[in-house]
Amino acid sequence: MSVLRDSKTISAADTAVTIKGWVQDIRNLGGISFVIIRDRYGTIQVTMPKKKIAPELFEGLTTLSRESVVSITGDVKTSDQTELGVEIIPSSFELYSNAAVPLPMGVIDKVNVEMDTRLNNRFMDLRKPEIRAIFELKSLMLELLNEAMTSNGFLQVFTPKVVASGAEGGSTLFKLDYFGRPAYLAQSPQLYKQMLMSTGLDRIYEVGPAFRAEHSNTNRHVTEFISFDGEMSWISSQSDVMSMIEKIIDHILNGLKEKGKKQLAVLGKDVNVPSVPYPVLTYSECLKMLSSAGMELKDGDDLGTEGEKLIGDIMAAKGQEMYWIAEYPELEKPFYIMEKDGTPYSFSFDLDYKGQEISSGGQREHRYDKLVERMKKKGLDPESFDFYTDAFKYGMPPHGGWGIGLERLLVKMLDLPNIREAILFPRDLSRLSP
Ligand code: AMO
Repeated sequence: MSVLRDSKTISAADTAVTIKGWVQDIRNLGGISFVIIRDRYGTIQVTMPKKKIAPELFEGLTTLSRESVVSITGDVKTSDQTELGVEIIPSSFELYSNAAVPLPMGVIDKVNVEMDTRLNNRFMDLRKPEIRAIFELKSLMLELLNEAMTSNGFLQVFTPKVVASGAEGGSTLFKLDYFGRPAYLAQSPQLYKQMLMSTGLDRIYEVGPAFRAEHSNTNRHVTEFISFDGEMSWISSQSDVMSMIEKIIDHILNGLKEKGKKQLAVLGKDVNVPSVPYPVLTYSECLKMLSSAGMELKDGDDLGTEGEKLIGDIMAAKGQEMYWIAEYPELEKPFYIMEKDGTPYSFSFDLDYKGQEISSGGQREHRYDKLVERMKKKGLDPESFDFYTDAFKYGMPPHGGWGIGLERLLVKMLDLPNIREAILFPRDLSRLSP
C-alpha cells in the first residue's frame, strides 16, 4: 500500500510512496536514468537503474515529455546524491497530462526570456520557484496587513468598482456603458471611504482593484493594481495618519522578513526594515534639496519621476530608504485634501520608498462649505457629486487616510525591476490578455 507524499514531507522513513507533479527533467546516462519531478514545494529525483526496472516502465518514464504531469509510485531510498537525501525507485506510474513539444518557454533553462514572452506564457513562468515566491510573499503580505489592521481597530470594507464619478482626475478614467448611462471603473475607493467616516464606523480599510487609464508605459504604472486604502476619523492632524501607516508597514515588513524567510531565500533577497518613525521632508525642503543637487524646480511644480529619484538618491546616501514628502502645494492635490489655511500648501503626504512614491494621503476637508468651495476651485461641479457631499452635510468628523499601491510596496521591498513582476496577469497600455 503506497502513501501519498509531496516533496516537502517525504522522508527516508517512508517505504512506498506516490508522488504527483510535473516532469521537470529527464537525464539518461546509459545504465541509469533519472526523472526529476517538481511539485509545489520542490523537486524529487526518481532513479532508474536500467537492470532493476521493468523495460516498459523504464521506456515509459524516460520518453515522457518535459512538463508532463504524472503520478509515480515507488520505494523511497536514502541517497547522498540528492538535496532531499532520498530518491524514489519506481514501480509504476500514471500519465495524467502529456505536455506538447516544444514548450513555449523553458522552466529550468538558464536562457534569459523577454518579459513579454514570460507574461504571454505566465502559466509556464509561474512554474519557476523564484517567480512563485513573489506571489507567496504577496499573499503573506495580505495576511500581515489584515493582522495589522484588525489589531488597530479597522473594519474591512468593500466598495463599488463600477462608479458614477471619478475622484482622481478625468484623464485616467475608464468609461463604461452602464445600461445606456455613463459609468466608470473606480480609480480608488476615495469617495466611499470618506462617506463611511460619517457613519460612525471610524476606522475602515479596503484592499481591492483600482483602475487607471494610464497612457504611459512605465515600469511602475499599470492600468489595474491593488490599492490598500485606509481611512480614520477623529484625527488631530495628518501626523496621526502617518504614524498609523508607519505602524502598519513596520508590521508588514518585519513579518515578511520573519515569516517569508523561505521565499526570500529562493529569491536570494533579504528585507531591510527601515526604522520608524520615517523622516519627514516637506515639499519645500525637497525643492531646496533638488536645487542643491542641480535640479531647479519652481514652487508649485510637480517633483516628477526624476525629482523623486534624485531625492531617493540623496536620502539613500543618508541611509534612509523610506521617508515622507509632506505639505504639497494644494494645487497639486485633489479636491478632497485639506488646504493648509493661509498658505499655498496642503495637509497632504506621499510616502516614498527608494526613490518612488508608494502611497499618498492626507487630512481631508471635512467641512461641507469648504469642500464645495474647493471642488468649484478645481473645476468640478459639486452637484454631480451629491451622493458624496450629502455625507458631509449632516455631520462629518475630521478624518484622514491613505492609499498604498500594494505592488509598488512589494516591488520596492524586493528591488524588482518592474511592477509587472508582482502582478500575476498585468494590465497595461498594450496588454489585455492573458
Ligand atoms: P494616488 O492616486 O496617489 O492616491 O494612488 C495611491 C497609490 O496607488 C498607487 N498607484 C499605482 N500603482 C500602480 N499603477 C498605477 N497606475 C498607480 N496609480 C497609483 C501608488 C500611489 O501612491 N485616493 C488617493 C489616496 C488617498 O488619499 O487616500 C489616491 O488614489 O502607490
